[in-house]
Order: sequence, then C-alpha cells, then structure tokens
Amino acid sequence: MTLSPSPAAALEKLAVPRLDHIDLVTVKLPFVAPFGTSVYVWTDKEAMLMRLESGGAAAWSECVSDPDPFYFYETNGTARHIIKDFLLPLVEPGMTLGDLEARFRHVRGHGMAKATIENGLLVLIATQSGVPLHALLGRPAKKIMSGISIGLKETPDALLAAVGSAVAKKYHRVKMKIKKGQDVDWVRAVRDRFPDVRLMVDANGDYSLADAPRLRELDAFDLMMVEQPLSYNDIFQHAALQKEMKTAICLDESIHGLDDAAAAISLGACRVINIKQGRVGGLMESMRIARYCADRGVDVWSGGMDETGIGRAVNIHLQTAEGFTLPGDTSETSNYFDEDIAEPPVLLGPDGFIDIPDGPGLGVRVMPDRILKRAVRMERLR
Ligand code: OSB
Ligand code: MG
Repeated sequence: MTLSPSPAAALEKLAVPRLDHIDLVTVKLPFVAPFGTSVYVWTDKEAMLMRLESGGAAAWSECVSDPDPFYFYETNGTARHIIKDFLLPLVEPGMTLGDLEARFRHVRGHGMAKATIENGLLVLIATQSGVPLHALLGRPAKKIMSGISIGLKETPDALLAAVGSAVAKKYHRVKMKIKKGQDVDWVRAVRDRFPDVRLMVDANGDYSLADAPRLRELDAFDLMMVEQPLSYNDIFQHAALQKEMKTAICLDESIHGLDDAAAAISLGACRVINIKQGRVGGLMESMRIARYCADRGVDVWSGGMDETGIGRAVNIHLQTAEGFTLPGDTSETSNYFDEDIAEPPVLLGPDGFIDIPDGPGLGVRVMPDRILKRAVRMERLR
C-alpha cells in the first residue's frame, strides 16, 4: 500500500507569526427565526470571535460553541477559559503549527477552543501571504455545494413551506430536524410533496436502541442518511443500529477527531461523517478525517453551527478539500441573519452552488462597526 502524504503535512510546517494583539469579542446576532432541534431552541447566535494582529495584518476566527452545553460540552465560557488559561500560553512565535498541535494535545478535548486559535493562525498566515485560505490549504478554488438545515417547525404546513422555498432556491439537499414524536409522519409529508428532493434527517441524539423499530420506518423514504440518531457520545450502539437499518447513519456529535472517525468506520457505526471543523479541533484535523474517509469510501460533508460570516467562510474554504463529496450545512446568510458581521453575504447561484470568496485570508470583509454594535463582551488578552 502506498502512503500518500497527509493533507495537513504542508500546514504542519508553517510558522506561527508574532502576535502583537489578541482580542476576544463575543457578539450576539438575532436569528431571523428560532432554530428548533430535539435538544434546544436557539433564538440567536452568541459567538465568541478572536482577532489576531501581527505587524499590521489582522485575522478573525470564530469559536463555534454556543453559550450553552446543549449540543456539545464546550460553551463560550469554557472556550474562553481554556483559550486564556491553557492554550494561548502554549503559543510561541516561530514554532510550527505541527508543534503547536502537539502541545495542544496536552489539553484534553476542547476542540472548539483549539480550532479558534489554529484557524485564526491559518487565516492570519494566508492574509500575510496574500492568498485565500483555500489556497493555503493547498486547494484550488471551486464552487461549493449547498445544503440547508431546517429546524423543527410548529406545524407540518410550516415545514412544507420551508422545504418548498429551499427546493425553489435549488439547494442541493435538504436536512430536516426530527425528534421522538415528530418524525415518521413529518418525513412522509415532506417526501409525498417533494418526491425528488435529496432529503435527510437529524435527530441530535434523541433516540435509543429501543427505538430501532421506529427508526427503521424511516427506511421507506429514500433518505440520504439519518444523522446522529442515538446518544451524543455513542459509537458502539450506532454500529448495532446501522446493521438493522438500510438508511446510512451519519455521525455528528460522536466524532471529536480522527480517532473517533476511525473507530466509527471500523465498527460499522456509520457510512457518512459530518465534519464540523470546530468540533474536531480545527482545519488540519478536518482535512485528515476527510482524507481518511475518502481512502475508505466513506462520504463526508461539512456541518455548520449557525456561524456568523466568519465561521461560515472557514467552512466554505474547508469544503474545497479532498473528500468533501456531499453537500453540507452551508446555506445562505439570509437563512440565519438579517445583518451579518461580514460582507458579502453567502448567496446561492442559479444552480444552487456557492462561490468561494477569493480575497486574501477569509476572503470576506469583516465589519468592525457591526461587531461593535453586536458586542456583548470584549477583552484584550494581549
Ligand atoms: O446538529 O448539525 C447540527 C446547528 C447548531 C447545532 C447543531 C446542529 C446545527 C445544524 C445547523 O443543524 C447547521 C447550520 O445551518 O449551520
Ligand atoms: Mg447534527
């Protein structure tokens, strides 16, 4: 077997720039509509942003955590603590990103906190080098497939209306949230009305193995996959469920890095993986997982955390990487916010594809006045 180089090998050799200033700014952006899931209903995105300044260049990154631990154990509060007290003290100018990752391993977990720093450094290096982030990742520009995640709705009619407008916009696939008691009938209603839409469901861990007969009913609807049906940390029981279901299982919450992905694949716990770059600790680990999966015929796609335009741009650049074979949760800015903190907004073209921003770094303009307007907390760490 020939071993191809790691897709992150070149990135591991990049040097950490001198950091003149490091700021954390938490912003709160109201959603255009509440986003309902089996675990919580969010009405706004409270995002902790990091700004790195080095010799006149500045780069922004976004911690993808929420203020609460309802989707994931990290919160904006734990990420701030881990970044300030444990991770930033490990960052030294001149060291390589590979060395930094190795040092970060001493801190267990907290991938979202780690990703905030690693992604910020990559954006900073790309900005200083005058290249877009995807080029720094070694990837050519390409159009990105689109996908929308539709939250739980109050009525089937409201759900059908939301799916209808997504289909009209030419989204490449539609994901609908489900929970116990709001599943098979709702999926059937969508499938009956939209027989051809590429459709999938996301349970955010609401079921247990005892619900296998119910989950198996979903096999009737030609779904692309069912995302995280069982508990948020489980791999083993998903393997048992996958044996009983025709529909592919996709893991989201359970995958915290390459080791989890490898375990899940070898156990047969899933046939698809949702890579959220924050949840797995950053862009480099995301590329490793995507490559690992591509080598084994496992599809991956880029998940989302309802990010602002900063995190959304990172997710878009990541999807140029090898292995991202399926449309992800990358939808138009207007699906989340009336006014974002970066310009231009993400828009679908007539064919449903999304253009990659091609300026240096993130390729989008971060709007400081809007960040100030939305800020709920600001601190200069250095
Ligand atoms: O489970 O994928 C999820 C949003 C917040 C937390 C968890 C999830 C989601 C989404 C929406 O499904 C993703 C997006 O549109 O950014
Ligand atoms: Mg999910």
